[in-house]
Amino acid sequence: MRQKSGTPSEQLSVIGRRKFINTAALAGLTVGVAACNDKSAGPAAAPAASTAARVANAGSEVGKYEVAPGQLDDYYSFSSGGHSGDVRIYGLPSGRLFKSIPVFNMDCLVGWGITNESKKIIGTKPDGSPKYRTGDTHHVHPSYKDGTYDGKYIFVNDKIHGRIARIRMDTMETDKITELPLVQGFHGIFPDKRDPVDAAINHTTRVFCGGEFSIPLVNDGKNMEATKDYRSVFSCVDAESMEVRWQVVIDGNCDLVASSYDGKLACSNQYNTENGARYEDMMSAEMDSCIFFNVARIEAAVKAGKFKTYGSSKVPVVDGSKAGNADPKTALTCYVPVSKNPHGVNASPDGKYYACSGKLSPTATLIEHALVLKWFDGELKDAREAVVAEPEIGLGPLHTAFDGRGNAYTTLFLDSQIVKWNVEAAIKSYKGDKTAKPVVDRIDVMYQPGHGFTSMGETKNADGKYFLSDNKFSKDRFLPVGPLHPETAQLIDISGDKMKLVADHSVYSEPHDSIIIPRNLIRTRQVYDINEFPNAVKDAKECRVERKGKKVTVYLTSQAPTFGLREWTVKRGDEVTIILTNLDKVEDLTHGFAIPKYDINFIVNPQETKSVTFIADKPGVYWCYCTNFCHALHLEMRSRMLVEA
Ligand code: RUQ
Ligand code: CUA
Ligand code: CA
Repeated sequence: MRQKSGTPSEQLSVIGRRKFINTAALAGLTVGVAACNDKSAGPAAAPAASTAARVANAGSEVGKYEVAPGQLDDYYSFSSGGHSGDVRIYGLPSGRLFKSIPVFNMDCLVGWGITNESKKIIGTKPDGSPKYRTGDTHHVHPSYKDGTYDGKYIFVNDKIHGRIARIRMDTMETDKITELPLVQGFHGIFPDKRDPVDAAINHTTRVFCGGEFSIPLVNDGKNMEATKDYRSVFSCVDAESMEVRWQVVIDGNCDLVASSYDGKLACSNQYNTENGARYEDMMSAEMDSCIFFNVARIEAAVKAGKFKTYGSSKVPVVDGSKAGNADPKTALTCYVPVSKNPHGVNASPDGKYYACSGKLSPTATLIEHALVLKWFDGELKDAREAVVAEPEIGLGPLHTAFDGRGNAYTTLFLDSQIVKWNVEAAIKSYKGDKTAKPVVDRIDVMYQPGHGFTSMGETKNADGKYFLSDNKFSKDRFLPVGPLHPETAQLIDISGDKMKLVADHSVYSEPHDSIIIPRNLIRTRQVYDINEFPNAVKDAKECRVERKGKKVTVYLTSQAPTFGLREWTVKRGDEVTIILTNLDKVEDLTHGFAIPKYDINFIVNPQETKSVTFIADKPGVYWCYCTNFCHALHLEMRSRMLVEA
């Protein structure tokens, strides 16, 4: 604890609460909610008082951040949906929700998990149903070129089942999903920004994935109580093929992941370096660490055949343990000690630093990239020497974002605040300069922020305009809607010296991390090319029914306001595949296709083709109808499926 900030009385109350947290930490972070309650009277608060508090910060400038009818937002925000399994697209500053991209979830608007094309991406069980129906998206990160976004892909993790998905940014649709072997609880994800060796490759070719929960690497029900042998792995996935290139077995676990701007290092903060299998055992150590991966060395080791494989997985796995990497000059990994139970690691836009937060320590730990490289060269005595600052910033620090002007913004979960601290001042203070004051501003948020992120803050073009605080609790901020509250995304203008809260946006539970990208970096397509779909029915005249034994294929088109066939007949027990091409070319002219009682519902966008396969096991008349309002005669847009008994 090298420096204090705030008035003496603020310091006192902070210290008092810190003691409380230290002694109560084992009782769980629910203490955070209790700590929050002392700041706000909760739902029972007098409306007038809470209204005053609500608008205090925004002042009279709120209109400045409004997006008038017909006007477009300046930024896109891509947000993970959390345990809803999707990725969402919002506009900023308006906070308007534009789209939910189904990824790991089922989606009956789009037909995700229902159409053959989506099931192929999700993966199926032997009976043809989707392998998983649940997902938990946490972190969305786009591909890079020259240290900034290239508008090509977004990568997102599924924490539950250890999957990584890729979304094409031209159509904003998921196009690949890969399940990582040996992984349970896949939390942090980050694309690389360039190749560590080949200078010509200045774009994303790898995605790094941090495995969180330690498990028996061959997890077959034997030796389940040998918790000392549980391990976590860090994975590298090829950004194009989406195949797993290599994995590293480590000591402790991975939490979040960051990558360096020079392509040389990836890193992950580690809580539970104790490798505890029970809650109480996960926080006994005074320090945890941030683990760094030397990408070039790992790939050389894999090339040289210095790897193992586990179970049925063929992915090469190298040893990243402390014992196996004692000599820095050949080490694949470097464990930099940081304060207790960190959550989050973020790279600064200048490529120089990584900020790791304490969570159970009121500090952020700043690690210098060049010093970690020095450690790998054998020039540092101790990895801890790579730490260049550890400012005391407040209680429950989680994630840090940057403004590109030398300031860091850390979410304080327990304090319900965003703290702005100056990186250079923090470094000076750590060196002993008593005049250096790292903390430059604080702002209350409502309540309990998880992630916070800045516009372009994860690129070298951080623009320092907006910070969005994704808060886990909203209590009195919105009209009550029953026991499940919305969450609050609070927009903060960070362009001046003082942070200004300028909008509350409600969000459906529960976004974890997002990114904010100016609209000019995104180029979407509005109409598909019919030729991209090998099974397209290119003309309404091609509509027909083909039978091969019990397999029946119905070739169908949609063109407002009709389907290409008015009716078709199949027999009970047939395996029916319906292929539907939307022949409409007009932007925004989407049709839907639903079959009552057969549990089928999906859409086809202009010039798109999708298909579904099902067993016609219920005889009778079924009206297949257009679900998506497309025309004045939309209601008439239907066809009969006749299933003969
Ligand atoms: S996490 S609220 Cu999954 Cu990014 Cu920290
Ligand atoms: Cu086509 Cu409604
Ligand atoms: Ca919540």
